[in-house]
Amino acid sequence: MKLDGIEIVRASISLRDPIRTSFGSLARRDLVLVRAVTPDADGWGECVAPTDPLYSSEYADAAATVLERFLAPRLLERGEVTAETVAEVLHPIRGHRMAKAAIEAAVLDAQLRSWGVSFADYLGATRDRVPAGVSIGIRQSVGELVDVVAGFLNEGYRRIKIKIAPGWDVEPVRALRAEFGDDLPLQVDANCAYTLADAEHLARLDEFGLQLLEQPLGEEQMRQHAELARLVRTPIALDETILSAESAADAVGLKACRIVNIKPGRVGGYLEGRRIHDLCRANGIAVWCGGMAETGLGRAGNVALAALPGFMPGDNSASDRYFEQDLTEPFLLEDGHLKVPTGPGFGVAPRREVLKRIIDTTAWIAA
Ligand code: OSB
Ligand code: MG
Repeated sequence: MKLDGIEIVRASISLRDPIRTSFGSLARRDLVLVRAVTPDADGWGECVAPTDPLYSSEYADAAATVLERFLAPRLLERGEVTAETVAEVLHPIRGHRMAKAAIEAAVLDAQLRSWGVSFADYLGATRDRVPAGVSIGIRQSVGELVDVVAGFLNEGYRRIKIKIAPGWDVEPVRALRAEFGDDLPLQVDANCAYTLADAEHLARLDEFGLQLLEQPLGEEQMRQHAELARLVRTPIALDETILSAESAADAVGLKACRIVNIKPGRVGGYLEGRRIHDLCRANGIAVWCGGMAETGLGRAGNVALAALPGFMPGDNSASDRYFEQDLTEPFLLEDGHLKVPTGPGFGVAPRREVLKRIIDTTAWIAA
């Protein structure tokens, strides 16, 4: 496929309700959108890098810069590209996986549109809808948290994940179990906030029958997660630590986790996410699709990925959990599920009138 050029669009969209994590509060998405223009079709990709480098080292301004200066020019230099070779072409550029994921997604969307094939069919997805979960931030009080969870359960969400941090862990979990019972599928996510020295404290979560404890320790603490996994009964899930299929293979070998959170942005793209799904499935490791409060653009790909057979219910919620008005046609919660898009490519695109309202700048890099 020939590329005529790549456009980098900057825009920003507020979250209706900021998501507070152990590292800070996510109140707004500074969007970096990539548009791949080809003779047959245009494709769009959303970069998930947040405003500040607090979740990982990546952040939106850096992603936009690396896309403009290094990734787009390198890809355009090739003349002919396929989505399947983007990662290899960009491999010499170190890191910046969220930026790489966005440009791969744009090329993939354009390619699939030119073929008239949906991303779900391309992947071999086996479901036409996926159960919706919700990831709930740290709240002012346990009482407020209970009210927020009750609201989401009433809407039909099938699985609850709460953010935890030292000082906000055992008590909120105890309160949710007391209020909603032992059958509520419940997970906790620490976003790296603990150390191995907290193992005894974290073992206090064992009595609550949690589905998983996500990323209790630091990003680079693969071995320490393996040690923690021997000291607590709650299954350990890894998010920040898993950056690629290679690190997923290391986690399997070291027994550092029983479950992997696949975020396509964090691992450099949907295609690497798919490889991690396959590797985990072959090794008896469960996976689910995480989120970074994507707009409908990123959400569409996530929902299709989550429709592969190895995925448990994930963090992807309906559009109205995040935004007043989504960039694309909204994803709706129907019977606790989100529909897998069926149109060509990701099956969604930015709505012109919404993009016009939230856009800041565009940069065009010609072939
Ligand atoms: O750790 O999964 C995380 C949001 C921003 C940064 C990190 C994380 C999250 C979420 C929200 O948990 C998931 C979502 O609703 O998209
Ligand atoms: Mg997480």
